[in-house]
Amino acid sequence: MLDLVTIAPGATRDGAHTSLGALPSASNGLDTTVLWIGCALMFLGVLAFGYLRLTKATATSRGFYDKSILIVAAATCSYLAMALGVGSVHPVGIQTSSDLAHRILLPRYIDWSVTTPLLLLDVILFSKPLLNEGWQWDAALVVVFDVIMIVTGIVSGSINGPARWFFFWASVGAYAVVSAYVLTLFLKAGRITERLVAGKLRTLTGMLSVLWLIYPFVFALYFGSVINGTTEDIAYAILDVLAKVGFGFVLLLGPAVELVDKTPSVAPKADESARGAARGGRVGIAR
Ligand code: RET
Repeated sequence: MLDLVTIAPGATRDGAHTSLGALPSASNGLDTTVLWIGCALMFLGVLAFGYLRLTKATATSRGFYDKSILIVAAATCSYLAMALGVGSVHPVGIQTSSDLAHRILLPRYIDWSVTTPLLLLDVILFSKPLLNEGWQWDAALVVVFDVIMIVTGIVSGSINGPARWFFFWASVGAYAVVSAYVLTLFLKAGRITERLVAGKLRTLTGMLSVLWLIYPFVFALYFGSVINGTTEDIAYAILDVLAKVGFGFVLLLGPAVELVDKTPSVAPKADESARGAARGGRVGIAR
């Protein structure tokens, strides 16, 4: 096995560093440009959502604006760090020279570990009229699975060899749980009596289901050496902007976000849902 420290700086086409930011970035120009564009778009998101918060937020809808701002602010920092070449590392266990071709950009995954739970909380709280007793437990579990998805993804990208694909499938398993929960909300959105809230919940959960599904494919194509690091960066940048800035606009524009709290619940009453649970039914999302 090669000693990582003996690998010459800039020896790889993707500019991975052997320690966090210790070596000058050797990324190609397009790579860095894409990351700077991502950073600028996320920052525009901060300004846009900040403006909407100042002009539109009410006491009950403020949380949605705050989360959207936090999400794009975290992404601005992560894209800035990546554009500056910070936190780009080689997977461990390099055995062949082709293993050197890959790198993992840690700021990206740190960003996802904070922002994907916030995005999930957005859809969960937006679906409040559907939720019955016990929803907090479900929400916590979904967030735990989401964090497991990202952490196993980091491990997968950080090791060469067959263990990579073990962790990849573990991550996909955790993703499947998250996705199943979001799809349930998508399918039940039509029950919500306020048309605007129902329609927006369907768009948000639909968007989330489709966009999030593409991430594992990009990951597998990159680590399977089908696409290079620049293509990977471009794909993630497009997805990230749609999943954060696009999603935020869909959520915050229009009156729906102010209506969620006033929309009557369609979940069974506490005693009904307890009887349902006793019969083996679920609590959490209205049956
Ligand atoms: C990884 C590793 C491989 C397996 C799976 C993954 C899923 C990633 C997802 C990321 C979503 C990111 C978002 C970012 C925000 O804008 C980690 C690539 C399943 C679903 C929405």
